[in-house]
Amino acid sequence: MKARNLATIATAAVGALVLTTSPAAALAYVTPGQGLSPCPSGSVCAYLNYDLNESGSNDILVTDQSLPDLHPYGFGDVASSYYNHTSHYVTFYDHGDYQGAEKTVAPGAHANFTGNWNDDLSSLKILP
Ligand SMILES: [Ca+2]
Repeated sequence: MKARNLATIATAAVGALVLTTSPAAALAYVTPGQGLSPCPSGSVCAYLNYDLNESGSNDILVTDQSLPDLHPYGFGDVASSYYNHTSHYVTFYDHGDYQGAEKTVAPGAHANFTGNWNDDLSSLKILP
């Protein structure tokens, strides 16, 4: 085989590798549950009700990526508690597109959205 053809094949192989590995796999979904366990390591979770759905299994939004709009997941302006199960700080926003009031929480934090924050979360950003 000629060297030129080998180079073409190598270039094509590199191109295919890039296609299969980029963009990075992202994951966001809604699952029923309650407590810490439905929120896997590396994810931020928003719970429909207070105390991580302590009153009974209900919807949890699970994401390992920043989300500029929670409404498409049925989770706009409804979250009442959260669990940041990432190793990063996370900023919550009361409007879409990372706008409006902000609340930044530490890695591992879990708590209720109290006061004006209850049923207000609309976007969230996982910080670098
Ligand atoms: Ca909102």
